[in-house]
Amino acid sequence: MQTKTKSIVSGELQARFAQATNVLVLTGAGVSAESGVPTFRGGGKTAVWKGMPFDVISSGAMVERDLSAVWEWFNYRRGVLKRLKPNAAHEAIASWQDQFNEFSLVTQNVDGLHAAAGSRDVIELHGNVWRARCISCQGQYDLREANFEGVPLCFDCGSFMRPDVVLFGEMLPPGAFEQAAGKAKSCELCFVVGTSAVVYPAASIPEIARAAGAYIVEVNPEHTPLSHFCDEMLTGKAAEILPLLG
Ligand code: BV8
Ligand code: ZN
Repeated sequence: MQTKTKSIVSGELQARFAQATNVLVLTGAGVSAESGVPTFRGGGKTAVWKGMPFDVISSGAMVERDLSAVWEWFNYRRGVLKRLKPNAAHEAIASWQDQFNEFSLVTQNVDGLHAAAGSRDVIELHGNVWRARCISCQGQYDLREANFEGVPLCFDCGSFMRPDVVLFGEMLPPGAFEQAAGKAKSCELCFVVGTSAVVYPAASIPEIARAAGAYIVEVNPEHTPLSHFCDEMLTGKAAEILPLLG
């Protein structure tokens, strides 16, 4: 007998999943929610830190105005993240990568939890909190073992470093969006998991996949601006739904 949750995955989706050769998954903050990572939006709320909406502190303008405040915000977030582990949604996605001839994982998340679950070649559209980048020579540094106070300086050129994360008003890493868009154009099945789908250009990935004829499946407890054009909406938590596939 099927459980109530199992029945939300349609027979059509199960068949497409079994036959697909080229699958793309786009994830957002919701995929990490059950690991304990707070989302930015959703449930009618917007994240706020020290009285500042997150899109003010996480902005290119704030890097110019107050880089040490930006570091404080990201140090706080790394402090939260270092105690957290991937959940069943990250694990399900990692297990899919060898199931299809072609598999692409595109994430807006900066938490590194997909890689921690074993996903390879993750296309990180918005960077990674575990890296710093020099604002002059663009050299990158791993922050996992780093210990510093204030604004860290580049070991090569001595300039200020910043979190290697794409903030509002900033360009994505060179080639990252183009690579993701190319994968979207060729996939047959596109999962859109745990994203409010309001931040561009990331939110255009499923639009590109749809325009190229892919079957679009959204996994989210809430509706989003993408919901109306999805072929299937799996309403619920990613860590409960994704393990039902495969
Ligand atoms: C750019 C990284 C070109 C750092 C982030 C109008 C005005 C001003 C700007 C714009 C505009 N229109 C477009 C723009 C551009 C702007 C943008 O899109 N703004 C929107 C919001 C209006 N985009 C940019 O600035 C981008 N760059 O366009 O460059 C350019 C540049 C300069 C000049 C000209 C052109 C760069 C965007 C990068 C933003 N970076 N953060 C950090 O982490 O601090 S944003 C932030 O949002 C997140 O990091 C994440 O990456 C991104 C998307 O969020 P989601 O992942 O979707 O998460 P969210 O919390 O929103 O939603 C969670 C979802 O999960 C909800 O739907 C919820 O229901 C669901 N959920 C909850 N629990 C679960 C669940 N789902 C499943 N299971 C669960 N258990
Ligand atoms: Zn440097």
